[in-house]
Amino acid sequence: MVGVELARILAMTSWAGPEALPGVIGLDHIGLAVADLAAAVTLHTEVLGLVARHRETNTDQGVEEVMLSPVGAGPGSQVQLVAALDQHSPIHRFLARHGPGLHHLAYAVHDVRNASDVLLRRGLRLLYDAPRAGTRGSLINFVHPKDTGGVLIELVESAAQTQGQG
Ligand code: V0V
Ligand code: CO
Repeated sequence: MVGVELARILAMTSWAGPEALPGVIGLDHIGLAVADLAAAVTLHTEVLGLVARHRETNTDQGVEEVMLSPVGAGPGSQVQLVAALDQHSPIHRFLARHGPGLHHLAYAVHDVRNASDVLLRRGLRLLYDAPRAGTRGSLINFVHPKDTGGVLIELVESAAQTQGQG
């Protein structure tokens, strides 16, 4: 359909008029808040059969995380286990209020600054004025869950995309 194709092309450009879309290009990962990272990794590998691909401490976000995906899965089939580094971590607060479980949904976007600007103009609250460091050198921002039907949405621009833009 021409309209859909036009919207896709507009979303891929850095120009962002009032009707522009944020340029979502896929799912990146689903984030699970866990209290016991080692136990959660064992569940997802030894019981569910996923493969742990990456482990990282992100002090800016206050998390220790492990990224997993099934054998042979595409780039959007990732599960991110996130544990709190300390009591100041948003994960610590989440666990205290809700207990372990689904924490966020991460969309891959072409350009996180552009996506954030577009969503801001649509009246959604972005958590950061500028993108911050995410897993594997990515750039991330979040949309407040109160503006998205109760789901914390992460926007991820992968390091490969950032490098590709020069
Ligand atoms: C809080 N709320 C949530 C939520 N967290 N709703 C859905 N999903 C969540 N994850 C609700 C909560 O139930 C309250 O609703 C309301 O939002 C305010 O909650 P709060 O406990 O007062 O929480 P705040 O305002 O102190 O903080 C909430 C936000 C915070 C979302 C602003 O968690 C935050 O800054 N998150 C972004 C950073 C983050 O989460 N990093 C960890 C992932 P009621 O009860 O009032 O109705 S790091 C990551 O994914 C990385 C590194 C990566 O992928 O690369
Ligand atoms: Co995440």
